[in-house]
Amino acid sequence: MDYFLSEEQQMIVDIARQITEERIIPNRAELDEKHEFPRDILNEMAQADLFGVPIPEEFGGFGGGCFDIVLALEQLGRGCIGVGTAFAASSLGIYPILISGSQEMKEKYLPSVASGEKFAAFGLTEANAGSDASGIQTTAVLDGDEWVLNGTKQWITNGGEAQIYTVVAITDRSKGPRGASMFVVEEGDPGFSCGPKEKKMGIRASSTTELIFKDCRIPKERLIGRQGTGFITVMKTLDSSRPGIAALGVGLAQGALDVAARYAKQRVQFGKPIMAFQAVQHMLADMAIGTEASRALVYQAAKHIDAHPKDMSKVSSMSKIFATDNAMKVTTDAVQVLAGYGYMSEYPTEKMMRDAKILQIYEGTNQIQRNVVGQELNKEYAK
Ligand code: COS
Repeated sequence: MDYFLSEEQQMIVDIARQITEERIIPNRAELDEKHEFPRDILNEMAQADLFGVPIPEEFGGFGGGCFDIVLALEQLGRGCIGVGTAFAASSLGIYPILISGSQEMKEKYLPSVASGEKFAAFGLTEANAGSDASGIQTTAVLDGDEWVLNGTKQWITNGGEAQIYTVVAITDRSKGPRGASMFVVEEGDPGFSCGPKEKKMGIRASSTTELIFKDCRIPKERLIGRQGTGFITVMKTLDSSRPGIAALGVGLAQGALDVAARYAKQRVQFGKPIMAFQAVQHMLADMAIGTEASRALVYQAAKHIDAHPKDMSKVSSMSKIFATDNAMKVTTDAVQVLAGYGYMSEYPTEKMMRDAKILQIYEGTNQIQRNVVGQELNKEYAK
């Protein structure tokens, strides 16, 4: 379908597609097998200015919005959502600075992320605070001119690979969610370290580690925005970034459909290509319908967010639920179309199916997203 992209938007698609075709697809199986961080590919994305897409021009970026980043992530997702996740997590890591940081903080951190010289990461989740994000235990206490952080973040994407970490910690436990604040922690800060890389079912090209703070001392200027606004910044950050996860789902589903449809054209059983059988055609038709519907919803949600940044929660969650549930279904069906071959790692579908699962879990489970949509409906229909 024609989505009538502008020249600049088409340029983002073309650049991301070229990197996907030439660098990601040929290397994705090896990156997955070796659990290898795709530093060279990310450097090429940096040279192509993709890291600057969501960053304003005054800080060295492209000045794009949610829709522009969605376009890039869809293309990367078609190749490998492990690579796409490493890229997306750097944007996620700088959203708190973009949303709530001071001018000085933006000048200090955004240009090096826009150029891809530095990667960023976002530290929220803890062992006992996943869906219940306000239940975090990590603390930050002001001691003279320094904040002292203690606690451990879990499953942090780009852990050990990023140089800039935006981290949420409790500064006043008596105030509940209003007692959380966000900070920038830099690689090499005293008392800060990352745990070993986790072993994962999928997205193995991306790095996932703990962030460990043991009397980690950072200058007091590293507080993002005002004290006590950390939870709201976290919520706005996730509202902004979830359409990007949805876009990875659109790309992944498209990639799986492409593999399944091409296979169905060349695989002969009972004397005919299996595409000739209605049972297979109907599966492919449903895969195509779900993926096009996801794309339309994700694009429209992203455009809505760019136009109405104060009204993003519901559409953001809707897009994530629909596109990532579709990606899980489509990748599972792609394995089914390829059947025995689909289950073997010789074909990309088994990796796609393994990868798809995380999309329904990270950046807020799809069950939590349904809660968000439900609560918004509850408010709307009270009017
Ligand atoms: N935008 C702005 N403010 C928001 C908000 C949003 N999307 N969602 C909540 N808030 C505000 C509320 O208005 C409330 O403010 P007040 O203190 O002024 O009343 C405050 O934040 C607390 O909100 P709430 O009571 O709804 O918080 P809960 O503890 O019930 O948590 C959910 C709400 C479940 C939505 C939240 O914890 C969540 O998003 N969890 C999933 C976390 C997640 O995505 N983890 C993945 C980690 S990144 S890989």
